[in-house]
Amino acid sequence: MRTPLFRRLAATAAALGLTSLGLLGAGAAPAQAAVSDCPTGYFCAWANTDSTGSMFKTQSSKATLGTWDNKFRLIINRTPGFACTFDEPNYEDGAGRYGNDGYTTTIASRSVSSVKIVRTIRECEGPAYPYWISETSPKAAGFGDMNGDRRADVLVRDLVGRLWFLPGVDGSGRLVGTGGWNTFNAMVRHGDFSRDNREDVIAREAATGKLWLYPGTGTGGLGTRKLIGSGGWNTMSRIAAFGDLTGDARSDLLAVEKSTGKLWLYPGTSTGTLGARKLIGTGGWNGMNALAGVGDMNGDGRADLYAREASTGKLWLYPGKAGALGARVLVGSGGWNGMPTLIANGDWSGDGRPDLIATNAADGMLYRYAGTGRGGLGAGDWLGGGDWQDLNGAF
Ligand SMILES: [Ca+2]
Ligand SMILES: [Ca+2]
Ligand SMILES: [Ca+2]
Ligand SMILES: [Ca+2]
Repeated sequence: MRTPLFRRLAATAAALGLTSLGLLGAGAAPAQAAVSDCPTGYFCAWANTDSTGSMFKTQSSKATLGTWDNKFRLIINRTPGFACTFDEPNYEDGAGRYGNDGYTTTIASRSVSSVKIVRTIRECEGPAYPYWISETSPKAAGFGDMNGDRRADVLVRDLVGRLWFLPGVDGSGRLVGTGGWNTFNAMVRHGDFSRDNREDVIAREAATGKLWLYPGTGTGGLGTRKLIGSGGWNTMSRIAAFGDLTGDARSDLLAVEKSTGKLWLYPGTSTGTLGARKLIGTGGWNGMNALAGVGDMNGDGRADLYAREASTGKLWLYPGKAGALGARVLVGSGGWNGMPTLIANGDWSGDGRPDLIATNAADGMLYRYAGTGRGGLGAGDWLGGGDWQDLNGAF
């Protein structure tokens, strides 16, 4: 049974002949509880389906339930996130996941023995962040490595706007953004923009079209942001941090103009800002639904671009030339639209050549594709247990 909280209150009030919801329970036996007694911010439970008698409530996870063990009959989640019930103590044998939707739920089996209170649904079963590992590369890639340990790392945004740093060691993760990251509709990184040899993040604010630089601290975290684009960036359908295309060893940014399909190069400057843009693609770039600044894939010493063609699912290599992109070369003949997120974070395989990673929409698996050093990719191998789902971006 799922009954909306407030509809339930109204029905109860009507049954009691009360005119004010505030009087609910006033005429009933002592220690009467009601759904309305569950305070905002709490998960509550009763031992019967009419929410009378004593009420269990908690704001935090409970590995055991004491006298409430196997007693829950009716529950409601009024915490900001999810309540997860388990049929065994210590969060074993997961049973239910409940959002804060104002609904009560009947537990027919009376089998709940532990409750987890979490922010995102992922955390009912595991960490907020997905599984990621990488090998130590023999040389620094110059990008894809926020903490400078020559391991390709990943930044992941969860559904409530927190940012997690995944160093590539033992599948671990660390919180580096406590919230607010859902205000961005594009987040990219590729090397150092702020001129301190630490990799940075560039993010576009959806509401304002502003472009922000978050300087990397060199440990996976981010420092105080700096405005590098005062507005107008929402006119771009896509942005990609690229690496150095202009040949001055400074990281540059690429952007596709929504109205024209033109590809623009925004050169990084000595002060960590972006210089006057230069046209490097005269049109058609709106036909690409992913751009990835993959680094030097073909081994000629210049950074290259991967682009996915929306209409065909093909993956193309656009080799970097001096301040421009050369004739494209086919890398993947199709199927790449099934991989919603392409992540270019350097050399994860530990052979010194940049690689690619991609998440699969169908099964939530993460696939790793080793760069061949000649522009292409080897066969993909999957990593982890399909837990690259219920996230809001990875880069
Ligand atoms: Ca690293
Ligand atoms: Ca440059
Ligand atoms: Ca190249
Ligand atoms: Ca590699």
